Amino acid sequence: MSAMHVDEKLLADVENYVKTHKVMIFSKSRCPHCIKVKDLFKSLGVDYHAIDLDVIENGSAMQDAMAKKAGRRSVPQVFINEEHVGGCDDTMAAHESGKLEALLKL
Ligand SMILES: N[C@@H](CCC(=O)N[C@@H](CS)C(=O)NCC(=O)O)C(=O)O
Repeated sequence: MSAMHVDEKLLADVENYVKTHKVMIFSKSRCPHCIKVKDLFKSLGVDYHAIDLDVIENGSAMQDAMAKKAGRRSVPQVFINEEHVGGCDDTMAAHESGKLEALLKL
């Protein structure tokens, strides 16, 4: 990855979102993979907090900060109890394996 400048304030915001929400999803409103993970948590009856990076004012810069934290710039990026689960495919695989339910303590 190139040496991208990441806004320290936004990185602190990303860290804070991950710390303060049991299930945190960095997302975009029209991304089908994002809708799929949101639907999964809804079907499990699990509350989540999502930030749609395409609808907030500084979304692109926050996506850069998210990429620094997650190691990937694609959306969605899912965190549970501060643990990085990954994107949609990773979250679905964690659901299949039971890891997701273990992280959620369901
Ligand atoms: N395999 C990835 C696919 C995610 C993906 O393709 N996301 C698209 C949006 S639907 C993306 O991040 N595009 C770049 C961007 O929006 O900046 C996953 O499972 O999460």
